[in-house]
This record gives sequence, C-alpha cells and structure tokens, in this order.
Amino acid sequence: MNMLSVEKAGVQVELNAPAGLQAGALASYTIRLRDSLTGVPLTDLIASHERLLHLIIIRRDLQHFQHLHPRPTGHPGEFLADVSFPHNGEYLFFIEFSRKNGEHILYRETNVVGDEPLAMSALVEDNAPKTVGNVRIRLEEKVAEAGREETYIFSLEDARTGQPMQNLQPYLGAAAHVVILSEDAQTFGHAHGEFVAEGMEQRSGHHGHGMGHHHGQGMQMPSASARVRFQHTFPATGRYKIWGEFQNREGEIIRADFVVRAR
Ligand SMILES: [Cu+2]
Repeated sequence: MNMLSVEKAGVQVELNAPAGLQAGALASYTIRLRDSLTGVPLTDLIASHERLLHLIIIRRDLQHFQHLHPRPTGHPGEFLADVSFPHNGEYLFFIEFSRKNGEHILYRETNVVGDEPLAMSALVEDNAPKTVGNVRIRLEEKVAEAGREETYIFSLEDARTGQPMQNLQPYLGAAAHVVILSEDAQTFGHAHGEFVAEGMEQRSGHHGHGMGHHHGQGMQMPSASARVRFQHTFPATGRYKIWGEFQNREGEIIRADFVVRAR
C-alpha cells in the first residue's frame, strides 16, 4: 500500500504521551488529527481494513512489536490508545489511516520509555520456521532484490502433525497483515496477504500471466488455504524485519517474525 507522509497530505497528527512513561504501566495516549493549514479536526476518515486508525509500535531494536487500534473518543478527530510497554527503551510509533479522498497516510514518531540507553537494531537473517501455540509458520526462502517487486509465501501448519492449518481466517479483512521495517527503522511498509488458491502457487512470483494483485475481499477468499502470499518491493539493499499477523477461526491472532536481506 502506498502511503503518504503527513507533510505531503497536509495533515497534522498530535500524539500526546502521558508524563513519566514507565515499562509495565498502562499509558493512555490521546491522538488528534487536524488539517495542518486550517487546524480543523479531520472528520473524513474511512475504515481501512476494518479500523479507522492502526497504531503499530515497534521498539527501536526491532525486538518488540504491537498492533493496536485506537478508539474514537467522540470528539472530532480524536482517538485514545491504551499502550503497555514491556520494557523501557525507545519505541517507534506508526499511525496509519485513510481519508475519503483515497489517501492512505502514515505518521511516525518516537517515544522513549524510562531512561534506558537506546539500543539500536542489529538484525541477523532469520528464515527459521516459528511455532506459536499449535501453529508453525514458515516464510518461503528466496533471494530478494532491492527495487524489484518480490512475492513471498507464508505457510501455516499444525505444529504437531505438519498438516496445513485448517482454521486460518482473514484478519482485519486480509489473509495476513505484514509489516516490513528496515534495520535502520527508516523504511516502514505494510503489505496485505492474500490466500493462495490451490494450484496457483506455481505461478506466484511470475508476472505477466494476467494475475493482478487484488486485496482479498470477503467472498473471493478461499478460507481453507493455509498459504498466504504478499508482495513487497524493498526500497534498498539491507536487512529487513518482517512481522506476519494471522488469525484463526477462534479469533486468536498469530504473529511470527523473520529477517530477510535484500541485495
Ligand atoms: Cu491495524
């Protein structure tokens, strides 16, 4: 998804951190959205993937990730998010929202919790399958090239039997939400996965066969598939962390992360 910066969109985002942030405590953040020229609160947000606002918080060393949905307070353009930080450190806040005019807007800000020295990230390539509860998640291994659109496939299986996961469901309107952040935390991407229909996997990754990229919508998605693909173009060479989020039929969110390198 192409996202505009707040500067380009002419929007101002005010993120009010409570004073004296400490790890472990619940912190209530107020978020206010305004037109940066007129100061008028934004009231033309439309739900994107079933929510008005998406808030993704990643610790600067890329070792902690959370995905929240701030709720409207009832005041125009105002939202509230309750955030709990597991450890002190520097946290990157990414706020995403969409407007009626079709713009997808990304705002970023850094918040420091406690007085911990700031840890930078040092990513190591990591393609190992991840086990979360009873689910094992694999990310297809491939050589990624910067500047080229790459297609990746996640496979989800029953960790005990190795059989394809049976109860994978769309999460917030997509087969997967995929957040991709460069090692220096400067390049943020958010891709949406789609279920791989049976018999299509051989063709994924090739282009020019008339298979466009569609965001899965409701009925079109075969929910039985345990394979999910997404597309992403790494803007530059280097290491990237990838967080994939999925949901099962019971409504449990399954999250797995990997580190890939674009060359
Ligand atoms: Cu979200």
